[in-house]
Amino acid sequence: MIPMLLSIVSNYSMLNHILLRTIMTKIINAGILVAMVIAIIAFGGCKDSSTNSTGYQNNPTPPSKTPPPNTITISGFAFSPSSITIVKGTIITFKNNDSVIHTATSNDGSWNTGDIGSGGSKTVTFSNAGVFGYYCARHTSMKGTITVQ
Ligand SMILES: [Cu+2]
Repeated sequence: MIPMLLSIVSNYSMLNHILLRTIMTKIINAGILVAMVIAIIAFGGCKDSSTNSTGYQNNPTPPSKTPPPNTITISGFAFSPSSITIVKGTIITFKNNDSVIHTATSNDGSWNTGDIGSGGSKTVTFSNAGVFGYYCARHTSMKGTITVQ
């Protein structure tokens, strides 16, 4: 009777042990799953950040908010930049941010945007090399230089 009881207790203990191990395994597996989810959120969720695991940049530079160098902005009765160097074939956009009409007129008369209204823009293609001084035909104190290489 006693050995049988011991056997039952032993079996119960063993069963309990297996049950405990199963529960522990499940808890550990759940823990691994949680860790993986955290890892995915932490690392996978920010793939757009500046560097990846190899150290190379994914997105080298954010989009620039300043105008590209082939745009000349007219603002406050001034051309900006007032002096610019470009290569042959560049299309320059003159953008008028003032509330009055302006022009960009070449000193030698070789090109002229004509009137550019407030908020408007005109383009000029520079096909020939040279240094072109220009001014605003409506406000002759407004001056600029375009160097075409
Ligand atoms: Cu003007």
